[in-house]
Amino acid sequence: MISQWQLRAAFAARLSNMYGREVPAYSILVNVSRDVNEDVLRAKGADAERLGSISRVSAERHGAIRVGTPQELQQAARIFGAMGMYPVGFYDLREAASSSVPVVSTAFRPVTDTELARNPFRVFTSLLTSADPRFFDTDLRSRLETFLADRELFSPELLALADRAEAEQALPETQAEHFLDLAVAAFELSQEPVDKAWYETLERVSAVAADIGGVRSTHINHLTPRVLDIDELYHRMIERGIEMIGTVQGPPKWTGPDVLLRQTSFRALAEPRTLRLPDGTVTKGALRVRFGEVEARGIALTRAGRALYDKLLTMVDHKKAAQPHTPRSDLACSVWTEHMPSTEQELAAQGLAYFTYDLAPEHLRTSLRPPASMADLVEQGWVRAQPIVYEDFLPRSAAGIFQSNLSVQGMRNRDHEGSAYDAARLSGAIDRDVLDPFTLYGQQQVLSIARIAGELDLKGRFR
Ligand code: OOG
Ligand code: NI
Repeated sequence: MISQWQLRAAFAARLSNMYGREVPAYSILVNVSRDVNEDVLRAKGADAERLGSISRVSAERHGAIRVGTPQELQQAARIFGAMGMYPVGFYDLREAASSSVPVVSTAFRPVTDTELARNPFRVFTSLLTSADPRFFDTDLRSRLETFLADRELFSPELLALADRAEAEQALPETQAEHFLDLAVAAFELSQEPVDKAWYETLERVSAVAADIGGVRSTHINHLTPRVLDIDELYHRMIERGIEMIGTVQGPPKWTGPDVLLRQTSFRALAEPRTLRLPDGTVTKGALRVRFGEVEARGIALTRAGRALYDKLLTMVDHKKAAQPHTPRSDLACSVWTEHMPSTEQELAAQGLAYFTYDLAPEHLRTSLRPPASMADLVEQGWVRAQPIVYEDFLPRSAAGIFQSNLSVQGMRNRDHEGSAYDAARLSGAIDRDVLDPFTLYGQQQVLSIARIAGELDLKGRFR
């Protein structure tokens, strides 16, 4: 039998092969990431693996897909469910983006440490908000929904195999092979001609809407490797003549601990596609929607830590408005140096980031009796803190990545109120709870503290 994590690992690897064939620049990105990671490992030794073993980091990818309807999202959830991936987090990119990005998103990923360590593959999954009148008037909405209702992204056979894998938590080898073939093929770029007039109608509103609702299938939008030094990677890509977006999204380059997530991408490339003209003739054209992204991951922040992160973003915005000629990265670095704790210990002491704890070898202990607070246990060498890696995404960075790859702004009618899409509505559509990332990290931390309290017999008096 092939277990769910084996399906997940095989799926990630096969998608990566497929995407490398489809978008050769992705293979360059993967190679440069690998070179950078090897160099960082050589320079920093064990420290380089503080946020994940090199084998995990090298295999680590996230994908991004976009679907059109709640039904399609529900089907995608079953396919990811087959591979032990659950919906985590809710991102409203309509609000986070200044250009027209009419989607809300979640990410499907494994949720326990064991499963994450086996293979952390995650897929950022966006749903088109066709009911939002700021983007789609009544007529366009009904044409769009009719078009979407008429297509099939995932075959009944694929869905049946997915349901079986989820129910039995594994598939026999032959079925597993079949499931993987069908699942990978479902995300391949289709050769079917694109209806040019319809695509352009949607593109006037939003290039993202056209990519989702202008074609009869879905495709992987990008596949993102993880790198240990994203600034170095950025320079090496530019040296190779690859056009990158202007910035690295997320926290700035600074000397303190890596937190959350930093991302950048190479620009969406023109890919040959066949187009059908209104008179029925088919011609060759090109569409520019798929790009190559890369990311560096840091420590997961608590709600308080995240609030601080968001506050610093706003401070940087204000500084940038006042000093438009100073690079944003410089302003951000100085804001961070002033306001963000510069060590893991301070992040932990102020309750800003998540850690797990394990017992240190006896010879490191500097006191005879274990003290009853975690800070003292760590301080006196009884316990070692291990940062929990951020496994999720950032709405503003996601919007930044979307946006910097769009060549047209699109349109948004601000006279209308946006329609409500929230985590509860997504949960209802897919019939599974959209999980709260803070709760997941918090549970990991609490469990490890309870284990330590038990091992040191501190139950009851632990602070
Ligand atoms: C998703 C963009 C967001 C990320 O890593 O934040 C994203 C998309 O382009 O479909 O991938
Ligand atoms: Ni991405």
